Amino acid sequence: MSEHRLFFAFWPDEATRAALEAARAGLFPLSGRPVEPANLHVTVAFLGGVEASRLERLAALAGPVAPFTIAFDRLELWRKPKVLTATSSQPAPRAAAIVDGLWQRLDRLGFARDPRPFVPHVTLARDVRSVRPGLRWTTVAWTVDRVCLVESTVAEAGVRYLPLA
Ligand code: 3AM
Repeated sequence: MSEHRLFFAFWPDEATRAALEAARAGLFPLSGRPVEPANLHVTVAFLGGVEASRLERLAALAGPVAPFTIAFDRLELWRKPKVLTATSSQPAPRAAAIVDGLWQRLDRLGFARDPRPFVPHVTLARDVRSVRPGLRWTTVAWTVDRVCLVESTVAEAGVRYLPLA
């Protein structure tokens, strides 16, 4: 029985990825481990280990959405998971509606939603315990136009996220 570790995500286009990288470069040196540039994303729904036979049905839930923009305009250090994140000071009702709609369909497929409220964020670095005061973050405007199904794989070089659909 083969399992895939899966999640749904907003996946950046190359321009957005480059903007995230450039904004993050202004934060170095950081105390933690920067997320691989190719792995930067917004998690929409985490599924965990899923049997291969279910991939097709899940992939059918990914796809285009009417475009909207989230301005990632602030930095937050989340102390418990020790992650440095880019978040938005504005509510993101469109993103929340997508997450709710997706979970309604996932619920019917037997997946259980994380009870924590959805906060759109980009994890920039892990194992961060503190940040220098006065760190400046440049706002990244991210236009979302699709939801991707992503597989988390582990290779010698570390964790790698691969969009499947
Ligand atoms: O987007 P971020 O970095 O917040 O932390 C993991 C990452 O989130 C999260 O799924 C994203 C892609 O790996 N994740 C990992 N295990 C998880 C779990 N058991 C989890 N989220 C919820 N429950």
